[in-house]
Amino acid sequence: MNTILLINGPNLNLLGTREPEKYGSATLKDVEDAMQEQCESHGAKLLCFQSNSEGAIVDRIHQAKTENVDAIIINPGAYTHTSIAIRDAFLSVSIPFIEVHLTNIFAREAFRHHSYLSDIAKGCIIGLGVDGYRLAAEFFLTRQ
Ligand code: CA2
Repeated sequence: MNTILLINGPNLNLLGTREPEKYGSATLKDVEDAMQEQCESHGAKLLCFQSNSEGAIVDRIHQAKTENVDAIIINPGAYTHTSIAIRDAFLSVSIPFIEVHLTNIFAREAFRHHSYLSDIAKGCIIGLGVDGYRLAAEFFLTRQ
């Protein structure tokens, strides 16, 4: 495993600054720094990307193919439940990815119960807060 890309979708730039009771108190920078260290300790490179825009996330997934990214860890935020475009982008690049959600989407509103990505993901980590990102990286760094 040489290169992992971490993608965070809409509103996740606010992590640690609002609604800490729901999403925890770690910031996105805290998450990215910790994963950077984790990947470096395994001799791998981590690329980080956050966007509030669906098209920018699609473009970043396409770019990953040209960069020879080996694996993607994504929290697609609310696009999880709406985006056929992000699903199609993953299908077009065939890069293995893990879908991460901070909260247990099945314990929330019904509209969050469906994901356009889960059935094409390598796996999903849901409801474990920011630990989910670390566990996803651990999988790719040690088992893929
Ligand atoms: O549980 C998750 O990780 C979600 O992907 C979070 C999304 C939500 O739409 C999904 O259904 C589940 C919302 C992200 C909002 O992020 C914030 C972080 C801090 C403060 C406010 C929003």
